[in-house]
Amino acid sequence: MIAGFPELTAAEAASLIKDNENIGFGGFTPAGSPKAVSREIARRAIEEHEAGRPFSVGVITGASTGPSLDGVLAASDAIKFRTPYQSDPELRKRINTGKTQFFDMHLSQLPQAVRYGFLGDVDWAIVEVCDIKPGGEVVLTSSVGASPTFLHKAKRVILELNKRHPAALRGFHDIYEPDDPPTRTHIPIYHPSDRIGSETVMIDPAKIAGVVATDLDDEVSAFDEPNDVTKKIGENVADFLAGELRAGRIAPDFLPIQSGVGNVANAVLFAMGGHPDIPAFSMYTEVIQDSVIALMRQNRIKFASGSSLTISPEVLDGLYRDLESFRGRLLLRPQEISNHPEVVRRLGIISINTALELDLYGNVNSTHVMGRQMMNGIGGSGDFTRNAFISVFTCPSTVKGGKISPIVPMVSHLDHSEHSVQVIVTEHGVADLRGKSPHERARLIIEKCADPSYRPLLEAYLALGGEAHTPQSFDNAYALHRAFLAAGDMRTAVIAGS
Ligand code: 0RQ
Repeated sequence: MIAGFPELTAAEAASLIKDNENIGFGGFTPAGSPKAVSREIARRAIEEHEAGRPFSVGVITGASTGPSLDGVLAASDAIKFRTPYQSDPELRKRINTGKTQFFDMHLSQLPQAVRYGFLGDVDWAIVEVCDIKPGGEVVLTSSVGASPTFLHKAKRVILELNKRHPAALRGFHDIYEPDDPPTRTHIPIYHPSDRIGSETVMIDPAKIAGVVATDLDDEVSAFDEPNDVTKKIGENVADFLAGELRAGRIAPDFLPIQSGVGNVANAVLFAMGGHPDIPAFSMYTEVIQDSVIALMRQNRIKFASGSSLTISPEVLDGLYRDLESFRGRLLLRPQEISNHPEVVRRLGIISINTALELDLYGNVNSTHVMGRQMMNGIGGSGDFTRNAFISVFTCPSTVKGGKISPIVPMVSHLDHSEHSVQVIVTEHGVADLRGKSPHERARLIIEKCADPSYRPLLEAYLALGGEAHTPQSFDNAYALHRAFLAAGDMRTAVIAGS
């Protein structure tokens, strides 16, 4: 027994799950995602399939997970339905061949969609914790995600008690679930550091089927060192924001930053942290990554609020060694709150996310390669972009050795429209689209952000558009995409006049 609940092996816990059930897995990114029971569910799926029986489950998570969850479940064809975000190569393959049904949704909306019943029953919650009390009170680990909602809504609960995370994490979480309409009130966060909820989650003890003891690292990989392109993008973002500060459009103490995940996001944060004109700032974001911890140690970041500590095991070790020096400076919230549109708008957040593709008018595609292949999902980018004080999108001006220009005449899939996207940054420069008409936006994006090798093609497209508020040519809108699909290089595109 653990805290009065049955101790189970991961295999025993997995044996409780039935074909076709829906599971809400805790965690947010690989941080705090279950890693033991999911492996055994995958093993069971393989055995069931070998015995000629069907076995697959609906997988609802906070965001992406690690190889021991999405990776193994996808590889064993155990995922029937998946939402809201993923980044696993095996799972991506199955989504893009139609084997797994994937519903891509705003991360802030996931917990309420579960509570409203939009996603069906949640039969099980499987959640990682670092402490359990006999009455069913638990301390979560390196993330919050949608765990509180899964734990409340699920019919039954399996806990993974991971001793890799110290019980002293109690106090680093702020658990708050809004009431559902029509009785919902405002969310009383006025500063990134405001606490509004409890340190722990209370689970109905009658629902806890068992506890699995583990000792497993979060499967977060370290980021690449910034290269010349990501460094330049970072510098351009930092210079632009320093200019906004000088112009008095950003308050003297600065505004809270949301930053996406990945190598560009890491480079942007380092550039902001190193910029002489940018004061120490706060983060109100969803993912707290390695660079944030490094900048907190240098006192360049004063406070970080997020939904996960998506940091590599070495950096997490360092953080846990110095945990007390971070107490009161780091807060983990449910994704419903870290990404809440009301709070994003109130705090005046500066959002910085990465685009896969964007067009001459400022429409952004964050999710689909060539309009058809799902990359990861919209994640929290929409939650922040639509409500930001300033919304920034970054991308390199070319990818795949110059064969693809992420700047195209018309995006092949739309996630963030021109009405929400304010600033575009590549390694070449910054296009500030605020207050600009479509013609002006297109000229700025070509001149400041596009790679010189693609400017003639983009200018020719703009010239073809004729007299219009938004110049478009249906015959040529996808000329660059078609050229890539036909010849493997967008530069072979032919647009009359180029
Ligand atoms: O391919 O891996 O084969 O080299 O796409 O691109 O440059 O490594 O960028 O890792 O920052 O990811 C938009 C996917 C960018 C991510 C996206 C190819 C490129 C490379 C990856 P390779 P990079 P990143 C907070 C906010 C949506 C969710 C979000 C994302 C690979 O940022 O998922 O913002 N965003 N969440 O070569 C074909 C193009 C391409 C292209 C790039 N136009 N066509 N391939 N690539 N542009 C996080 C959460 O929500 C949890």
